[in-house]
Amino acid sequence: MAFQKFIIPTLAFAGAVVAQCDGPSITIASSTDAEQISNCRTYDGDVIIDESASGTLQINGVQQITGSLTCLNATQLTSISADQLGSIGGTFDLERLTILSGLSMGSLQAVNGIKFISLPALQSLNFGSGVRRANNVEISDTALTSLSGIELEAVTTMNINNNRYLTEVDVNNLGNVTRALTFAANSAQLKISLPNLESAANLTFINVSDVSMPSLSKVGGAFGTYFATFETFSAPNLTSTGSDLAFVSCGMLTNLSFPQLTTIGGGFLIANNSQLETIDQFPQLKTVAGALNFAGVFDKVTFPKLADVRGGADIESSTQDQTLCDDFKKAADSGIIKGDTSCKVNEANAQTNGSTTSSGGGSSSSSSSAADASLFDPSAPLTGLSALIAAILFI
Ligand SMILES: *[C@@H]1O[C@H](CO)[C@@H](O)[C@H](O)[C@H]1NC(C)=O
Ligand SMILES: *[C@@H]1O[C@H](CO)[C@@H](O)[C@H](O)[C@H]1NC(C)=O
Ligand SMILES: *[C@@H]1O[C@H](CO)[C@@H](O)[C@H](O)[C@H]1NC(C)=O
Ligand SMILES: *[C@@H]1O[C@H](CO)[C@@H](O)[C@H](O)[C@H]1NC(C)=O
Ligand SMILES: *[C@@H]1O[C@H](CO)[C@@H](O)[C@H](O)[C@H]1NC(C)=O
Ligand SMILES: *[C@@H]1O[C@H](CO)[C@@H](O)[C@H](O)[C@H]1NC(C)=O
Ligand SMILES: *[C@@H]1O[C@H](CO)[C@@H](O)[C@H](O)[C@H]1NC(C)=O
Ligand SMILES: CC(=O)N[C@H]1CO[C@H](CO)[C@@H](O)[C@@H]1O
Repeated sequence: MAFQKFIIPTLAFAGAVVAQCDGPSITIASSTDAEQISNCRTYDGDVIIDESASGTLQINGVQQITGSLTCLNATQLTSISADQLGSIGGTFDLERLTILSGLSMGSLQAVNGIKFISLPALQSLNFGSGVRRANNVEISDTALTSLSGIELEAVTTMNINNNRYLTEVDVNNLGNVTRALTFAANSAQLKISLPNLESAANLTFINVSDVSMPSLSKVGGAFGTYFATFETFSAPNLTSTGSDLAFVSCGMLTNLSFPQLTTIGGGFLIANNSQLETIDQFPQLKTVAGALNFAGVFDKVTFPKLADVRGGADIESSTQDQTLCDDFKKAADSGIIKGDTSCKVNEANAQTNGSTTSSGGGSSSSSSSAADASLFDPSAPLTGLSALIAAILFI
């Protein structure tokens, strides 16, 4: 794929390699150990930093590692630097490095994977001009305050979770996410800016305070936002999603705007947004391939172009305005909504009956009451997202 295209030209250096630069692997515990490979432009194999490494460790000289660079459980290691290293063909894997506070990779541009897990003292990345290309990025339980240094143009999966100090993410060049982008349980103040993101497969945002994606035009999979604290969310350029669209438990949300959205390729879930009184800024929405599931305090719902809902509709609102249900019944009678349609107003607890209620246990039980089943049927198209939240929040 694209990543290989990028890495092949550098592989040409492999011809200059001498015997000690061939793997399959080398284990090092100190800067002195690392000198064994300092004459290798390319080390053809894995470089493993032993868990006994302590203090600072420098890997000088090497420009490319064809395998992975791994360091697990080195609880006495304070810093790692490899300032000539430009690419890592495998995974840059750092896990459980309790006091690691310095990570200096002044030339690093391409890695196949980044896996940084449990680096509680790491507050910033010193990555020179930054990593441009990576297939998979997972950053979890670090003290990073921003992702400065992760300057990706494209990525397959990116999962950023449980980084309690992460308040700012601005990946300016990111244009394409080919499988999934997930942010969950970072700082509640996290603001995400992806100004050039045009195309994404799955997008999941949990516990965020702002998300800006002005260029986003296509989501190939599901798009879900949970426990966000923004008042306004707008996807000004988004025309379609391939699967579900969900906004759940966004307690301050008052204004939800999708001016260009024509197609939702799965279910459409809006639940437990305790201040969302209107759902009326979907002026182009024509097709919903799954079901409509709305629960909340809303009293004004309009979809002026909606012509085809292939699933049913389960609507529950605390409003006293009975005309809300008249509109949904009309849409069902006229064949716009194909599946079973249930609409209830005057439901005092309507907004708390979000899908998160039933996904807490992580299992899709079929023993729920009839009322629950009609709203959040475990076999409805929303199961995938519910399961994803369960996985992120509760496991
Ligand atoms: C590192 O520590 C974790 C948790 O203590 C343990 O499960 C894992 O086996 C250790 N890994 C290595 C390579 O020692
Ligand atoms: C995103 O990447 C996929 C897979 O590589 C490709 O098919 C698609 O055209 C790309 N989209 C954009 C907008 O670059
Ligand atoms: C979205 O995620 C689901 C579940 O992980 C996966 O099956 C699906 O292929 C992804 N969608 C795309 C367009 O990659
Ligand atoms: C995410 O939001 C949920 C619901 O408000 C909350 O229980 C959880 O503590 C939040 N997580 C973080 C890391 O803020
Ligand atoms: C929105 O989409 C249109 C058409 O694809 C494109 O010309 C325009 O530049 C996009 N706007 C932004 C802010 O990306
Ligand atoms: C409803 O949303 C609020 C935040 O607005 C959250 O605290 C609460 O846990 C949510 N309830 C459910 C059942 O998800
Ligand atoms: C809602 O947000 C959209 C997009 O940001 C904006 O154009 C619109 O004026 C807002 N509406 C209200 C009532 O604030
Ligand atoms: C209409 C409906 O099913 N409302 C329920 C929402 O959830 C609360 C608490 O779980 C129930 O008490 C309501 O009956």
